[in-house]
Amino acid sequence: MIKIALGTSNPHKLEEINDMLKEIHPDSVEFVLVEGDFNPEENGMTFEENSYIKAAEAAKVMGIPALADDTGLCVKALDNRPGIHSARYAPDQKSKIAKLLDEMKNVPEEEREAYFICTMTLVAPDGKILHTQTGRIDGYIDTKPSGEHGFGYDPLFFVPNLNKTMADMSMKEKNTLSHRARALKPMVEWIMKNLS
Ligand code: ITT
Repeated sequence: MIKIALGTSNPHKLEEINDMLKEIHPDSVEFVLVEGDFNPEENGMTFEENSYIKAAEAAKVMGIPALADDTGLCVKALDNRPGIHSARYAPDQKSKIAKLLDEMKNVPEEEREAYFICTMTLVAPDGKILHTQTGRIDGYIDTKPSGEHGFGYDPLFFVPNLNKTMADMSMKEKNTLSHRARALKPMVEWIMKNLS
């Protein structure tokens, strides 16, 4: 079993990643959270840079390889905002949803395309990048929030194939198609091939 630190302060990410791991490669990798406060300054200009900042900090603190993801919601009608500023778009998740709905209030149905992007970086304790993977899912910004599952912007992210928002999906369902799943699966393959 390979032990890898997870550079995140978001418990939902750990929960999703552990759930996906059970499906892909049970007993292959153990993800552990960084001990103590974890709040590195995400001052990068790209998803890659911010995921590196988080993973490098976790690897340094824990002294083992570390993985982090940086995720954003990119909305076509808003010139791909909030994008890398998705975490800072508004002070809390409720106001993020309200602000996004407000910014989108005059945008017609067919122009509400958006995508989630998730970039994962795996970093060695000396700060060297071992591997990166990106996953993406396309959908639409709904006109009202729906669903109790997931987290973040999930209640507004409508997935046309399944005819529901990401928060209407169970975690299992989200994990079959999400941006995070599409980055994690090849990342775990790489880890199994190169670190075990
Ligand atoms: P860490 O940086 O500590 O990992 P975070 O929640 O700030 O935690 P991100 O910077 O990657 O993580 O997230 C940017 C924003 O996007 C933030 O508001 C999240 O709640 C939201 N988000 C991340 N993953 C998401 C997902 O799978 N579904 C919906 N929203 C998500």
